[in-house]
Amino acid sequence: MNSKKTDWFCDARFGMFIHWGLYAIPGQGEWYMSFDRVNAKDYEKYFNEFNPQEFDPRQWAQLAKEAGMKYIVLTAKHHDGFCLFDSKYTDYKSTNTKAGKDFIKEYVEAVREAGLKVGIYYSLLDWHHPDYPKYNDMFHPMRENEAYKEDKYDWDNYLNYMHGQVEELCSNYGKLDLLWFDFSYGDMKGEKWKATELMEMVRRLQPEALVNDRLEGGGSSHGSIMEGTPSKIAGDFASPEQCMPTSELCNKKGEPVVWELCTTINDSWGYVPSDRNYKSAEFLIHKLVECVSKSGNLILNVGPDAQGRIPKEQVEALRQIGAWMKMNGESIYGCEGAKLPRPEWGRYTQKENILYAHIMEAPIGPIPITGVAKEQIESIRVLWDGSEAKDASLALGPRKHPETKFITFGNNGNFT
Ligand code: JFZ
Repeated sequence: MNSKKTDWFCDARFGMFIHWGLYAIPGQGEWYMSFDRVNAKDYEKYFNEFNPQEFDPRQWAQLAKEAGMKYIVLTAKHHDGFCLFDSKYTDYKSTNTKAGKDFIKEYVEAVREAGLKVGIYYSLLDWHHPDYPKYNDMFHPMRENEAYKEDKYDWDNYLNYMHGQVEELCSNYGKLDLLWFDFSYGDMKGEKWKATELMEMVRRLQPEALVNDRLEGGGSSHGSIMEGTPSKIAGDFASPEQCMPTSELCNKKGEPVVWELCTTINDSWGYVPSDRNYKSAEFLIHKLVECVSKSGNLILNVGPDAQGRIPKEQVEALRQIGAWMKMNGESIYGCEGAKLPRPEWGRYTQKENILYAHIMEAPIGPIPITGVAKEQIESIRVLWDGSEAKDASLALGPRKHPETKFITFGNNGNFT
């Protein structure tokens, strides 16, 4: 078997996204500055206030582990431009706040120590940098403010800044497993970012690190990773956002594309205490299974508060997912979609000659193992206790209402 640099990522299947920065203080999400048209000077009041007392990346990493997640990605700089790391290119960084800490340094150390893969998110947009265009930029907080209409920007200066910071992140924090750039839009994409140069630097400094597809794409669009011949800046995986692919993602040649769906537990990335619209743990488990049944990953987000605490509802959801993963993780890690039509009662995932049947909507009566000939089945077992089942219906046992249950199948791995 040829080993690929994406192997660990595809085996992992489940990761933690962390959106954390100054925006945790107003608690209205990481787009607050843009939504409320807050100018950079006014927003700096949060910089003066920022002083997290409960920041404990070991606890974050422990929670991710408990949830069965295998990697973490933290926002080193989001669109607001505030840096959680010590950058020589700016004063707008956490080491200059009351906290006086390089949070990225402590984070990468804690994540590695926990045995998890470590990823860094870096925003291409920057609403604080003086050379990032304001007026008429579709997302900038000052996009409609006439006062900025005649401003001149030294774009190359911004690019040097941005490239310089990426270089720092790739040089000062040891081996990174993943870099998550965010995002391209309108004509702000590809070479506008000097993306080829940027990517060459990343590949040189962090040859093993995976890079997402957003130097060209932006959540709903994927750039050339979806072409048969991806460009040099296409990245290593597609990053659909808050939108589940309808099937396994393939490029125009029909070859599978590595992908990772990013989503939130409530409706927000950054800390928003008023957002009570929480997804249930059961729902999230189903979505994780769905990703794997389509040969993709799920990166699930938490938004710590200004003190650094992950909201208790999010902790609770992750713990419940973790309890399920403890019993059923085998049907997730290293698995991919089965080349079988989706069964009515749930989803299939597969690892070599084992087919995992995730029963999400129990039928009345026996469970039809659709797509598989009876003669091919070697044994049917309940995943969490290994007990044998004569047929799939027996494995279910009595039930009150639909639950997620799992049956494994041993056969030659070829169900067609
Ligand atoms: C981006 C960020 O803007 C957001 O704050 C969060 O970090 C998320 C993970 O990534 O969200 C996007 C990016 C692109 C689009 C929409 C949301 N888009 O192109 O429609």
